[in-house]
Amino acid sequence: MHYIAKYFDKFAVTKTTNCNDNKVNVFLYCNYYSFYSQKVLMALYEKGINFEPIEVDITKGEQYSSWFLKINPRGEVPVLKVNNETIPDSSRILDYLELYYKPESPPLINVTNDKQVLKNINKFLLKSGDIGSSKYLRKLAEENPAAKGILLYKADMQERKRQILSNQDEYLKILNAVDHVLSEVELLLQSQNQGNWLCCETFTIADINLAILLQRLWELGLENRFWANGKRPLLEKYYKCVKQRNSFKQTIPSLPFHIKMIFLSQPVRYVGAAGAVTVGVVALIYILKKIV
Ligand SMILES: N[C@@H](CCC(=O)N[C@@H](CS)C(=O)NCC(=O)O)C(=O)O
Repeated sequence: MHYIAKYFDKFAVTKTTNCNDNKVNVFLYCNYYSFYSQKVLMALYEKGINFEPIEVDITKGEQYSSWFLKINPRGEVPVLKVNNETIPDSSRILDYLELYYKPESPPLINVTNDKQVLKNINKFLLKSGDIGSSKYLRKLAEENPAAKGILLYKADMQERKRQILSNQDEYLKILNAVDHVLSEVELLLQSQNQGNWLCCETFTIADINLAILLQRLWELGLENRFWANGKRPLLEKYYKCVKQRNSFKQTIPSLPFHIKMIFLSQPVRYVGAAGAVTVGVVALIYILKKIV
């Protein structure tokens, strides 16, 4: 039995096939900048599922507030809520959406019977990590006896990740590993027919993972290292195509959204000052347009 099927059987998760689409009964606790949330958001858009995102501000530690720890004791987004069922972890959510929630919606994993294509899709379910403050997690562990074990475990993990990322050799090893994966991706793209996506003619979960990874690398300014200027021409073309996809545009925050988030993440007194400046700039543009 598929491992996720075992998980859902254990928690008696029911298959949802005929729910009323006008009434939203699917909620995603997420953060628009989180790698894992983005994967799930893009899958929901690809599948055309009607859902409501509930943003958890992980930059302000909202994932460790008691209301959220009750939903996910690991203090992580994304978490999917369907009716009264709560599903944490992006991989579990993606499997749930594929196998249990409206199985008639466009598949992202089970797109074919071709074993090689399925093998490639699974191979490119790329994973990534994140870092945070282990000191803060240890403090929270003391304040939240119910979640102490998991918070202490996360603090250890964060320390190990920080050690790796602050060591130049270790950091280079990670970049080399990404290089290796992207070389395999370039080879796979070479073997595809014109107009195909990464593994076949259908846009799959492997494409979602790759799209989100490429976007993250681009945001880090690493496109020159990995694909631009003829380094990996097929990957470069692929990234241009995937950015045109509606689900990608809906998932990745736009420039106005970035500006709004920067504005909202400032302390109140700065927001007041920034507001005044913004109003001033808008007024100035308006005046200049009138004059010119
Ligand atoms: N294995 C989890 C990882 C989720 C995860 O690490 N989420 C990050 C955001 S990308 C998070 O919530 N970090 C907050 C924290 O750990 O404090 C998944 O695949 O969903």
